[in-house]
Amino acid sequence: MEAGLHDRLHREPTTKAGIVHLGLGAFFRAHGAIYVAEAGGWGITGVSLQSPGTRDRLKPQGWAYTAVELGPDGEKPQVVTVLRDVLVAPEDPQAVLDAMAAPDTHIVSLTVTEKGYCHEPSTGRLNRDHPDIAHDLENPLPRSAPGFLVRALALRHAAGQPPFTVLCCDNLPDNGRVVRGVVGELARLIDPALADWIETNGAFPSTMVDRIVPATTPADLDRLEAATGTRDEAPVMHEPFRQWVIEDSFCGSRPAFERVGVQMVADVTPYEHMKLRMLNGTHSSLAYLGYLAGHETIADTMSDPVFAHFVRRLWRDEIIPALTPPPGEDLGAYAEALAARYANPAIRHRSWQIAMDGSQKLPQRILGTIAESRAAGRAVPGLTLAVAAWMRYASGRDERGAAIEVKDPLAPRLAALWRDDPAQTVAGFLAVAEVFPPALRDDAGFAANLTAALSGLVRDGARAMVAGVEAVG
Ligand code: CS2
Repeated sequence: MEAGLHDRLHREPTTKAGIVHLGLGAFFRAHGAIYVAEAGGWGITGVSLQSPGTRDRLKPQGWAYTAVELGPDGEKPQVVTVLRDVLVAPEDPQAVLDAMAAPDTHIVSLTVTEKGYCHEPSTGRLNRDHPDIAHDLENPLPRSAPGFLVRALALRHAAGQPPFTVLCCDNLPDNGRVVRGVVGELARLIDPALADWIETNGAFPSTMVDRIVPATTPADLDRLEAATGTRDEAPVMHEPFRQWVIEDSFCGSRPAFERVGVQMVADVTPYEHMKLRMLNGTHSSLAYLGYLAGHETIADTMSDPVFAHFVRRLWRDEIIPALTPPPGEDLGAYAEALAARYANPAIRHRSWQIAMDGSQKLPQRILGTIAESRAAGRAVPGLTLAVAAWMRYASGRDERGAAIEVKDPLAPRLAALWRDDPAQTVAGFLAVAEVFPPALRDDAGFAANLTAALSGLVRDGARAMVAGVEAVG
């Protein structure tokens, strides 16, 4: 059966990798990897920073896998053959460093999720108390993504090689600047001369990435096998839409991204803000409120008219007024396109999956809009309700008292903040400095609105509160 997938492959002549990618999850395999494959001439060495599962499933397939487009009018499978090798960092960190330090490597790209940068989400600074950072300061064989970047850059520096471009593909604001910051800080603690060299010669372009990629399920594998007659143990599922905006500031060569629809621009910031606040901000809002209301996926949540109305209201009244549109973008049209993407019934994107790691996501997705709007005197009742829903969710109990499996690096600390008195719960959460910026921590009006929203969630439930959001204040 595995031979079947091989047989369907039309391998490009074996190009050298050129790109090492840290964090070989479904998102990168359904987004960046496809653009690189289409651009041609480049291959990718994938690195799993945690577990061997993806490598073990891809290896018997010769690193090939199927990317399945889930459109309203059916499924379109495509075999992707851009991976040249997959390494598992904990098994052999030296092999990962060697690949990153190889003269043929020009780009190290990353999708390691928000928490993978070991930074403090509210400030963007390196978290020196992070156990992996403490480890990587002392050991030449690292564990963290910043550790791998710094140690590999050190090898290149020592060998007289130029640095690689660090291409961050995670949903962080100014993601290039954040990575430059954590890499610079860690490098300086290890070797100030190295930090100076990186500062002068390194490149950390910011990017905006977008494609909805729900987790692959066992049912997806069976359906794909029935449709194609070939068993693929590691396919990825994605929506038709995709967008990639990259700041065109590489320090070495790069694939011809502009030929395959990537927008190469001088300033990514307005695109990042638009996407993080309009897409990810409402994704998280729908995830917490929808989960509490008993909706399993984003599409299910959108099929509830109360939520479909709520999300449009969030865009129109709360998010768009705080945004500067990127050149040529119509934010109203962008919102309508998002509503259609969310409603795609072929995409079963679980609210639970999006709800993960809220402490790392809320600052750039929701809290920035809230802080700017409050400073400008604009009311944000819907986003305030979403933050209260996150608090309720993080308590670990749903509206029926059933346990929620909360995945978040701060999960135990957040759960312990829950009190019977909503005002006390809100005060406890607002004091979490990693999440809330000072402007919101010290904002008594915001605390009062959050308390009202949380009391309402406890008393009336999420759906009723979403229906009555105008009244939250
Ligand atoms: C989602 C994102 O899981 C999440 O938090 O909001 O993965 C989202 O699907 C992508 O950013 C879409 O580009």
